Amino acid sequence: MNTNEFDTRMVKLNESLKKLTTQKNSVSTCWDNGLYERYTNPVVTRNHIPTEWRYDLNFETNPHLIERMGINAVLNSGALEWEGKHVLVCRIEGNDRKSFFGVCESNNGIDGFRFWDEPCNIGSQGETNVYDMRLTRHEDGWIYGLFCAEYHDDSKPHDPSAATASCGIVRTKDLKTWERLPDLKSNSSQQRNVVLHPEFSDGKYLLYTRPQDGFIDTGSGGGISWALADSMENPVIGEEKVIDPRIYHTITEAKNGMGGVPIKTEKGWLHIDHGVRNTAAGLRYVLYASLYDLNDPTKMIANPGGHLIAPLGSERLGDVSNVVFSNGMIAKDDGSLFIYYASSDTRMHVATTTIEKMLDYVFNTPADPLTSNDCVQQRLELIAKNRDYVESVREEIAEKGM
Ligand code: M1P
Repeated sequence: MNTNEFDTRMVKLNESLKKLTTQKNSVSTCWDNGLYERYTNPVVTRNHIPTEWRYDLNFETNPHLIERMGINAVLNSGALEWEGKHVLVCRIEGNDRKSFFGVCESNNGIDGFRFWDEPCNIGSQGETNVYDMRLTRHEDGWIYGLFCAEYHDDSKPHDPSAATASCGIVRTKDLKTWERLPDLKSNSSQQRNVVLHPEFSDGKYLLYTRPQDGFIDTGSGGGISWALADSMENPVIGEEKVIDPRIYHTITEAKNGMGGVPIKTEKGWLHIDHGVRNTAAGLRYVLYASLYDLNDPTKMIANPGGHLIAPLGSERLGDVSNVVFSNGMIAKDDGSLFIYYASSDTRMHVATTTIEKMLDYVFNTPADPLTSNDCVQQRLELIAKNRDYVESVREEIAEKGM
């Protein structure tokens, strides 16, 4: 490649990135459930990563303009409204399988996401990998980022896949300078999907945890739990109490995990968490909603049956297929809600709705009655109710010609 060809290729690379970051997104016409909109394009992909994070741009040292440090995927992202913008702290996975975090922002939250100049430099506690940051704007004045920090399990020196997961913690005031705090100390051997509640509970930090013994097995019972810590500088929790257990033959049978930081609404704390079940094709991850008491955020008060978002169409394919995973949402002052989710551990999407619709959904969708017979009774009830209603307005419908 001569310098002219090099320059032409460089222009082409920059143009494709510009095209991607200026491309308009639109509501998908392939989806309509009255509750939330899906969008035609993912909001962030590996192709959104700036050229200078991937290429050596110097002709002398990279005469073929080869991608030196490729990016495999952009997935599970924390979310925050920041200075009027939608900001995602993305899990960016390099071709080397290690993840790191990078901040991108958009004006409207559905398109135009652009990465800030450099990835987040969060320091290390000696872990091998980090991923899935949840961002909590805490009432103590800090923004905390809680993420999974994964270490090799040195008690099994001959097993290169033996890992222990713990909860890593950083805090910041500007999303640029990150102070690394000690990992959370808990009695569980594995800890993923830990989320910090934004308000104090009796003067303590309330953490949602997911104690686990192995990658899938959550031990006897298990599920999303909670515990208190006196401080985040020396984060130690004692007993973890289950608030959302995994249940046989439901969407949470194999495991569940907390999603983004719960959203405070006038009727309760809104959660969008993930549930996992096993299938012949492997694990299937879906998202489900629930509501917790405003005065006691550890008490579930509404739990509509089934999933809220399941992988659909091309979302079903990727590095880890049949997965949707969310660890960030943004609720705006106008009542709109942006649910950011990754599909198949590969790229980021958004679903939009409103708090009003979500409250209607959580309160008026029947809970899972746990058996086929009870499910069909639920549906028969709905059909009978509709039949009665249609009968009662038959004349009106005829007049309208419906
Ligand atoms: O591959 C699906 C997800 O698996 C893990 O989530 P969980 O611990 O709840 O099973 C995480 O590795 C997550 O990043 C990943 O998306």
